[in-house]
Amino acid sequence: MARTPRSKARAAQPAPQGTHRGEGGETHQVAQEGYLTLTTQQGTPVADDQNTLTQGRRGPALMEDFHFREKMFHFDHERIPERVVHARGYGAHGYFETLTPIPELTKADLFQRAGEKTPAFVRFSTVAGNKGSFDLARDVRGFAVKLYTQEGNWDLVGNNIPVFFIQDAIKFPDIIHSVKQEPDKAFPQAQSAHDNFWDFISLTPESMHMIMWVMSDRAIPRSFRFMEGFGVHTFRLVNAEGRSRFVKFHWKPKLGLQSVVWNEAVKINGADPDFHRRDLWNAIKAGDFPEWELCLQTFDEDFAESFDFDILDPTKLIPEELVPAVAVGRLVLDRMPENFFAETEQVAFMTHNIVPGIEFSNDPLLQGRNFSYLDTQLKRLGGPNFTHLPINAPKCPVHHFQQDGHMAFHNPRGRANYEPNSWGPKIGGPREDPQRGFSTLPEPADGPKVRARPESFADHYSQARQFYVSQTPVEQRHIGDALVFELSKCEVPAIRLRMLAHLQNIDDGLARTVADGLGEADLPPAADAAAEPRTDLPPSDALSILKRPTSFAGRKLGILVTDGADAELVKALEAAALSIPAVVEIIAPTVGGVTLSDGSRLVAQHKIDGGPSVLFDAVALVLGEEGAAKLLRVPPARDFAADAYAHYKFIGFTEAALPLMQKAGLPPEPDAAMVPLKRPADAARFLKACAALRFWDRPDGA
Ligand code: HDD
Repeated sequence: MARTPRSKARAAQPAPQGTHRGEGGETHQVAQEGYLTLTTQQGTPVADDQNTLTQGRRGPALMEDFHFREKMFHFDHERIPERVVHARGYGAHGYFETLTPIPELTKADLFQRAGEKTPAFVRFSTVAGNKGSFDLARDVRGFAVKLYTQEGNWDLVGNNIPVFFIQDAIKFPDIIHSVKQEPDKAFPQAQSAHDNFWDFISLTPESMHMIMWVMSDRAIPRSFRFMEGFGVHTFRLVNAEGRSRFVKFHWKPKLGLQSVVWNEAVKINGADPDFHRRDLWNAIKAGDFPEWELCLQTFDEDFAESFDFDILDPTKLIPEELVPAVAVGRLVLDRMPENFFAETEQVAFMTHNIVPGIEFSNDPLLQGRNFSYLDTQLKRLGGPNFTHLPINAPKCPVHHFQQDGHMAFHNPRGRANYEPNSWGPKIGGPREDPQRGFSTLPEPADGPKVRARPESFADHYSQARQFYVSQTPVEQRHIGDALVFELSKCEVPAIRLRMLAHLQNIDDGLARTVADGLGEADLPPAADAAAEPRTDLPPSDALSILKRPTSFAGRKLGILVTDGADAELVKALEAAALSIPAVVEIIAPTVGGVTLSDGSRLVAQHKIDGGPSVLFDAVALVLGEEGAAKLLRVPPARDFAADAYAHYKFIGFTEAALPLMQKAGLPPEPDAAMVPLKRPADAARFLKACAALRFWDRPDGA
């Protein structure tokens, strides 16, 4: 008799519980202890989950097999539409802690009491790529925060860049269509380096400031943990007396900012497409909870009137040198979801989720978003009751008369489902509360109905230039390289020329560099500007990443070892990293590990080709004599050293590693970031040096 697949499968698996039929048709009773009984969705116990019900062993399947049909039906409906933007994301739970109460600024309940913790859920994302795309795309990162306050959910749906591509929400479908895969080809995936995107951008001067940010290192962050978040728009804070001030929200990472270099990003995407997810998961699981300060830039109407740009224009920022960003609280992420779908996929952020004490401004992008987010959740989550899902449900009391609909699982009891009613407090249901309730600031508005941009939105280049001149020379070089890379992927020369015309309104040197990189001898005339570009805006250090202090805390050291590697040195490196604290991972010729100089066994986390140096912030080559010789014949080992060098990383090395380094093309004379590890005591010195993160002075880096 032929063996059924089940009989093979069972040998390797724990015995399923329940009663099922053996090969000879006999009935076996298998171990039940410790297992729950498998059931259908209706709760009917399942006897056999391995075989479809058939008429005869080799006969047709039967329609009456309700278990098969239910299982397949549910599987067929497992997916929900992915988000039209920000499809690829990763979330975590945590809390917001108020450090400085600000009742004078806002009556928002969460800002009233020092030390109070408000539960939070945060989802980070890329924008353009599909759900299964890679993490290190050159792209904006979403930074969406849901705060479950005692007066309702407040969603601050921000990005890691403080400005946006467009000024009016009506252009959102266009910018997104242009950046996503081209509709006929269905590629490129998760990349802005194609004609459609740059065609749209080159025809949309208002995007130039954002383009400077997106071509900068901000768009290839090292980790979600090392990036800033911004609410982007100007909002309003309103206090108990009804006085209002404008506000911009900033999240500042405690571990500082860090990005990868482009050549590294390209390689990370191949080596570990889940690089950012894994980083967040590992950090939180290890108890190294990422943290951000919430900082507010607040200002009044007088400042708004006197500022060079319109505070309602989302393509502009307010330099922190003009209005400081003051910390009022901290956000800590300390728990990963238990189920990705239930939490991260189903979380529904909506810009219109605000609470008493926080209000919108008339920023036209924000106003348009307030329509789009509700609409999109209906499509994604399939009905109006998505607020009943645990991840979206407020954690404060909820009382209303909204009822029924798909999947309504909190249903009001009793007779009253309308108000006003005369049924009295017991059964009549909730009532309005003019004191506590959200009441909109009575901001006067007047004027004819028009479709027109305000004149005050017309300057598209001055802040783009301000961003560029605020960068260090290394960062400026990266912007130039990124533009050359992206525009080189455009097949239509006219698009490249239009971009060069815009760049001339931003910075002559940048325009020239990009033209050279594209092989364009002649620069086209500068683009017509709706408002004369200004060259007098002072550099703002807060706009640069590399002008900030650096640290190795929360970073990762990769130690490449072979048999015979110095055991004391490995231990010393691990101890020095732990004291920062930073993480260490071991890379070896096989994942089984190596035998160290003292005869002890060291297990590896990575086989050499699965743990390339792009996955680490610094590397140490701790090789033993014999093992080192073998590594010379392993190409990934050479890449390990060559890439670490080309990506400006700090490299610690033992003498036995010198031949490998030479073969990898590293200079024979070590530079200041190539640190000899002669004895265990050198470990601490090396880790201290690693705090600089990169050694940009290397002449021939990537
Ligand atoms: Fe948006 C998702 C951030 C402009 C329409 N947006 C979405 C997410 C983030 C942002 C972080 C992912 C939320 C999550 O993790 O679930 N979006 C922004 C920022 C913008 C912005 C910072 C400009 C300042 N967005 C914007 C405009 C529109 C949208 C102008 C439409 C008028 N955004 C959406 C959306 C999405 C979305 C279609 C897709 C999935 C979702 O909402 O939940 O409604």
